[in-house]
Amino acid sequence: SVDRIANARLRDRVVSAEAAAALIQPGETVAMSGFTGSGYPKAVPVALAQRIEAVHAQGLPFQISLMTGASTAPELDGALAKADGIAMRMPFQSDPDARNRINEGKLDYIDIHLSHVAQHVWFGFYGDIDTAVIEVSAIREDGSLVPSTSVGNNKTWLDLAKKVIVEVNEWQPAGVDGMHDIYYGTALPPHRKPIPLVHANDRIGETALRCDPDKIVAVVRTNGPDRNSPFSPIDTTSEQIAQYLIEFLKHEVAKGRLPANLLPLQSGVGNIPNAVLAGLAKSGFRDLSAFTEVIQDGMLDLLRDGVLSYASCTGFALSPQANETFKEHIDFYRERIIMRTQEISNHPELVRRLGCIGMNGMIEADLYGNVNSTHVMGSRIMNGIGGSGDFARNGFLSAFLSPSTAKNGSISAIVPMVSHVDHTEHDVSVIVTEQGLADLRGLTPRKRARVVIDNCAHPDFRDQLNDYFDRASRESYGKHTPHLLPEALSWHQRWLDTGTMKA
Ligand code: 0RQ
Repeated sequence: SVDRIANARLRDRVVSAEAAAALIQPGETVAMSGFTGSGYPKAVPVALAQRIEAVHAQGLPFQISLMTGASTAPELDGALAKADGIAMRMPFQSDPDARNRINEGKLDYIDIHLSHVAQHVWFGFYGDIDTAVIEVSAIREDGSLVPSTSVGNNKTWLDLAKKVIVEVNEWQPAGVDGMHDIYYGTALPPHRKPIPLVHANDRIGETALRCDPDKIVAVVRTNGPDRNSPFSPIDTTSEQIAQYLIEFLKHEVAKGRLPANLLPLQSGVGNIPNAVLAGLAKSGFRDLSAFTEVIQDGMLDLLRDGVLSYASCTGFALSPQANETFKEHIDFYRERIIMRTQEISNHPELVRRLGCIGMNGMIEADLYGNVNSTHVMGSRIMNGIGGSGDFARNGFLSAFLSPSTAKNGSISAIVPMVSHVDHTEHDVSVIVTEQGLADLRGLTPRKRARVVIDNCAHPDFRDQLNDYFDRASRESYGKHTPHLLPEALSWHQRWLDTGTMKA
C-alpha cells in the first residue's frame, strides 16, 4: 500500500510515541487534536501519561495544560487525567476520569463556547502554545497535512505552536482526503473580513492543513480506531421528544415560517438528538441540510437515504458499527460531507446567516426558559457547553430537549430557577420533554411559565410548580419575572438533603 507519509523529509522524522512524548516538558501548554471521539491522537498522550507517572513515582511534579477541539477520548483525556497529568483543561470534555477529577476540585477546567476557543487563543488569553499533537490521515508530498476525522482547532494549534508532533493514523480511511475545508481567511480585529460562506455546502478553503515543516519535531505512525460509545437503542421517551419536535417543525413549515426543506440543522450529541435524526428519517422531509459540529450515526443514515442532501461539521461521533459503514462508503460520504475548522463550523456570523435550527440536550430548564446544559445541582459539571451556545444565540431558532425527570423520577428537569445558566431566556425558543413542547417565542415571562409547566413538566411535579408560580406571582418583589428567592433553589437543596425534589 502507498506510504501515508509522502514527504521524504518528514518520513525521516518518524519516531516512537515514547520518543515523541519525551519532547514534551513539565509545565507546557499542549494543544491536541480531537473532537468528541474522533481524530484525537492515539499514541502520544498515552506515552506521555506513562512518562508523567514515572516522573511522579520519583516524587517530582509533571503536569501540562491541555487544550483540544472538544475531545472525549479515554486515550487522551482519560489517560492523562488518570496520571494526574493535567493542571488545566479546556474546552468541552466528557471522559469519566477527567470529569471526576474536575468535580473533586483537582483539575482546573475552563468551559467556553467552542467558537471562542481559537480566537481567544489567538487573542493571547491563554498564553503561548508550546506543543501541538495532531492526528492526520496522511502527509502529502508538499508536506501539507490531511486531517483525519476531525478538524477542531487543528489549524490554530499548527499555526501557533512552537513545536509540532504529528500522528499519522493508517486506520483512518485514505479516502477522507478531499472532505475537509480549511479556511485561511481569518484575521484578528480590526482586520477581519466577512466570511464568504452563504450555503452550508460552500467550500471556502483548502483540503489540507499547512504547517511549517521546521516546526515538526516528530512524526509517529499509528493504526488505531476512533472510539465512541454506541448509542442506546431509542427508547419511548426519546421517541416522544423527537415526535413533538418534528411535529413542531412541520407546523412551522405549514405556517410559512420555514421552507419545506427546513433550514440547516444543528444537532447535539447524545441519545435524544440521535432519536430526532431517526425521527426525521421517517417524517417525509427531503432535501434537508446540516450545518453542525458533530455527525453522529443518525446523520449518516439520513445522508445514505437521501433525506439529508449534505452536511457540514468539524468532527464525528460514530458507533463502532457506523465507523465501519463510513469507511466502507467513504467515496459516497466525501461527496456529501464537508469538515471545517471549529471556528467556522460554529461561527456566529455563519449560524446567523444560514439560519440554523439548533437542537441540543439540556440538564434542566426553568419556568422562564433559562437553560442549564452543564452543571448537575449547580456545581457538578457534566460535559461542558460545547457548541450549544453558539447555535442557541445565533440560530433561526433553538430547541432544548430532555426527559422531564432524571434519576428515577427524583429530579424534575423543569425547576423554578435553574441552578446554573448556560443559555439565558433570551436564547431559548423551544423546550421539549416527553410530556410535550413549549414554544416560548414571543411570550412574556409569566406566559412562558404557564406553557412550560403545562406542556413540559412531569405530572408528578406539576402541582408543586404551579404552587410555586402562583405564590411567586402574588408575593414576588417584582411581578415581571416572579420569584421567591429563598425558595427558588430549594428544590435542588431538597434533592441533596433527601434524595428527591418532591416536597
Ligand atoms: O447521568 O449518565 O449519570 O445517568 O445527565 O443525561 O438524559 O442521558 O442525556 O446524553 O443527552 O446528555 C445536557 C449532558 C444531556 C448533554 C447533556 C444526567 C443523567 C445522566 C446524561 P448518568 P441523558 P444526554 C454539540 C452540543 C451540552 C453540550 C452540547 C450535553 C446524564 O446534552 O452535554 O449541547 N449538553 N453540545 O442522569 C441531574 C438533571 C439531569 C441529570 C440529566 N436535571 N439533574 N442529572 N442528568 N438531567 C456537541 C458538542 O458541543 C461537542
